[in-house]
Amino acid sequence: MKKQALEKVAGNGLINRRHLLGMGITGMGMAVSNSVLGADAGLEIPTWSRFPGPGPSAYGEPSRHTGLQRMAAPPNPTYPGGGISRTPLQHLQGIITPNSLHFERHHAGVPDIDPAGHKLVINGLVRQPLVFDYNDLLRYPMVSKVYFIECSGNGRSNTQGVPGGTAQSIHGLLSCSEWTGIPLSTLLDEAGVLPAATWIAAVGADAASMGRSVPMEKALDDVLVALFQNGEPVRPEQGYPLRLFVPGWEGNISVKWLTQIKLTNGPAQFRDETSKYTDTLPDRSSRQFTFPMETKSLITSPSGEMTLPRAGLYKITGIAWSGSGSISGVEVSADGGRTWAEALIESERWDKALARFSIPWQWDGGEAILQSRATDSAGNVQLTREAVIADRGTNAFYHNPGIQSWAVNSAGEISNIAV
Ligand SMILES: Nc1nc2c(c(=O)[nH]1)N[C@H]1C(S)=C(S)[C@@H](COP(=O)(O)O)O[C@H]1N2
Ligand SMILES: [Mo]
Repeated sequence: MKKQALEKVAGNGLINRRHLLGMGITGMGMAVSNSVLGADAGLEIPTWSRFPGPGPSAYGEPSRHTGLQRMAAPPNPTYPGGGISRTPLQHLQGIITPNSLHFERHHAGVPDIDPAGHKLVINGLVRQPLVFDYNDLLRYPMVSKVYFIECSGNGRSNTQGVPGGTAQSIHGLLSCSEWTGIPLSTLLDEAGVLPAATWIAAVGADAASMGRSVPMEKALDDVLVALFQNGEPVRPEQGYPLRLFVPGWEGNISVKWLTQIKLTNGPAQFRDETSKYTDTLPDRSSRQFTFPMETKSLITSPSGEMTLPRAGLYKITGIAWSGSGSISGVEVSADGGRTWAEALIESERWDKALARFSIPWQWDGGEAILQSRATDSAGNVQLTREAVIADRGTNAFYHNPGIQSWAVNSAGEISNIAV
């Protein structure tokens, strides 16, 4: 077998992305004797091939061997139904999050809504107030778009420099789905937007009555009233029977269990845009309406709490996203940011969706610091942790796009560190 020389493109073992093609089991430095089939090799027939299995089922489930789970924070008795669960980003591939593993953020739990009794009202500064039921909405033309959604509190421990954790525990308030729904502009046009209307106030039907204000320009641009998620009705956890979906903006503004849209001549100043979801600066003033999620990326493998079994060739892979456009490129460093190499973008480069990147890496068994840095189609480059802290301090709580650093020690153990 002819071995191709690996072209090093940055410090500490990063290899030209074109070598991803040659990374089969032999390239990975696996024990070749285990992987090469002898001419006379007979394959054992495993037990699962000897008997028929169970027949079809009404609603499928993942293999019991995968063990994928959301990670829920412990419940708080003073905050009934309030809580979060996080997506296992380090165990997923591609860019789509399975519905059962979509992250959750609820302020008063998941309401059990019968769509037959649910209404969506559009009122306020309109020519004609309207009320829709679920079946009315199903008759409208719909669009399908792949978009990420990220809670603006995601990655907070990274900004604060808390050591330890996994891709899931630090960055798992992030998911990406195909959302199908009615452009909000269609429904607003039907109600007739009066010239004085400059904002909308959206309210959910959960016990938190969570509300958020959206400027009219965005409301008429790419906002959806989403009814389907990856082809099936939006899950109860994601807002069944319908949610507002505001692409690229902080997750909180995508109001779930949507029941009212009131057109107004200014922001409503809801609790979740005054006391919460504002960014407190070191001088105690706060930024309000910091909507777009900034350009960000994350190496998902190898990542926190994984162990590299031996020195050799590895595939580094991860995800990148931006609330201001598509991902134009991702660079990877294995030496803590001294040198960088361009990764291969393996997914589509959709607007406000996750992108998947990979690059080969020759680990020599020594210490390394793995980082990734995304650039979006508007030219925004992902900020370092230092730059995030210089801009908003460490008490802002929301908006934490800083570069993630995974330290590799000589035993191959990987941990989250603040650089
Ligand atoms: N009505 C309502 N909408 C809501 C919330 C809520 O608690 N109630 N949580 C918000 C927050 S903070 C986020 S990050 C996203 C989370 O969406 P998901 O649970 O579908 O991931 O929904 C937002 N919309
Ligand atoms: Mo959130």
